[in-house]
Amino acid sequence: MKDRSYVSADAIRSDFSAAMSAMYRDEVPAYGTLMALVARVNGETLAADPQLLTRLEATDSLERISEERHGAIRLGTAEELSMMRRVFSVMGMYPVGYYDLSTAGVPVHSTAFRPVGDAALKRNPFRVFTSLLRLDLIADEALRNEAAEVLAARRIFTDRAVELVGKAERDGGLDAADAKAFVGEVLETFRWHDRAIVSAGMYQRLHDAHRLIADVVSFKGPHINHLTPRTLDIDKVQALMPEEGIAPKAVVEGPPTRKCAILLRQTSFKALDEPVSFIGEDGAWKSGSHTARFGEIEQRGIALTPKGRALYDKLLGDTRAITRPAADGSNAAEYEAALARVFEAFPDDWNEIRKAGLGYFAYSLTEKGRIAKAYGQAAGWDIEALIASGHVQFDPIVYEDFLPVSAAGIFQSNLGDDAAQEFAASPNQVMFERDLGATVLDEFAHYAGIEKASMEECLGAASMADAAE
Ligand code: OOG
Ligand code: NI
Repeated sequence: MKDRSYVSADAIRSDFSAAMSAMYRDEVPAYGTLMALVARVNGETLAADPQLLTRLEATDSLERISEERHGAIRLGTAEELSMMRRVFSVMGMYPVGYYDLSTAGVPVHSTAFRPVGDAALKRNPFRVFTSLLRLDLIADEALRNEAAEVLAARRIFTDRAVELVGKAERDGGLDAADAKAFVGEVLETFRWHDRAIVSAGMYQRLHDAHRLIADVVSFKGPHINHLTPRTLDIDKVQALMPEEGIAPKAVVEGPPTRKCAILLRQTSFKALDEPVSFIGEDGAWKSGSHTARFGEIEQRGIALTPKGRALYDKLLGDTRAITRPAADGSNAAEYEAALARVFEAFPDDWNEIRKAGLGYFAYSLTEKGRIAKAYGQAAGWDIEALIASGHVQFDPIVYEDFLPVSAAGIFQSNLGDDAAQEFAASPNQVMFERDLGATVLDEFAHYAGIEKASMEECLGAASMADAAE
């Protein structure tokens, strides 16, 4: 039985995300500037749109509106990944989705550790996009072996963190003192280390193979490489970044600006060149620099069904066949225009999206529906009839996951603007799940389940009313 003195996983996750945010603002001052800009724009957006304010008041906790929604790390080995799964599990974060980024020229595959379920997401939605380096995609065998050797020797978790994870697993939770210690110990894994664990020569060779490999292999641990607050107006923040002295990436990733927001739109400021030092041959430290850390913002819309996602993927592909966004931003306007034009084929009305089976919706009883239920009257069994008669309403279910093409765009723009490298597409979810030590949750099945449950609740209410007649 669960001891009542244990701190909830949701509370541990909240403390952890707050601690991470404070650490990252401290480590990367430009990120603090971005946070302040996001808070300002969110405030202005809410002031200008009382309807949005009312809607958010009903569904979100307003004081947390500008807080982080996600962060990202890159791991080097299967052992690191499976231990990370156990760490996140203590915070109520579970692997959802499999993302193969090899197709987009990035030698990793990934999942997102996130809270699952409405109550947990509302309490604190923080998630971590977690990538595992794929050394199997590195052609140079000698370099591959050397990198594997460096990775095998490092320890990214403190002994105490490992101990506390074991304790949480054994006892089914952590008490207040242990939870506090856990957050502090786990934070260490995500900390920036400006002293590399390789020589400048080795760094260069790793870097030449792929910049991402240098980022993963050369350091003591998987430093958090970005955090991402939620914005209510991504286009505005993107436009205002330069005024604040931060350089945005060329274009916003994902769908264009629309009335009915779909999936996920994200953008970031470009990764900073930061001073680091490498192990010198003579034992002295040799100074150099490394580019990896940045700040990102996101705006989420409705979760799409496989049919809706296929349409999204097709339209994105069609756009990119017309024009690909250049890293230097020179054709950004052209790309945005093409994106908007091509996406006219995607319905921009909630009921049309719903009727076409493109998105997932949560159904609920209206005031009229609740009264009808109380008096034992109902329109019948059919959800469409109940909607038409005004007994049932529907709201879009928010997409809580990620998009591989967008993720690749974020990776690329923050690994430097040089031409992307080609890798043969080789999704390997079986290998990923073996390394993870668990299967990942299928996000489509998850959203479908939420939709189905909401529908059944409405229909159940209706049938109960029928029975009472
Ligand atoms: C992860 C990039 C993916 C997102 O928001 O799509 C990501 C990384 O750069 O490690 O965070
Ligand atoms: Ni991100």
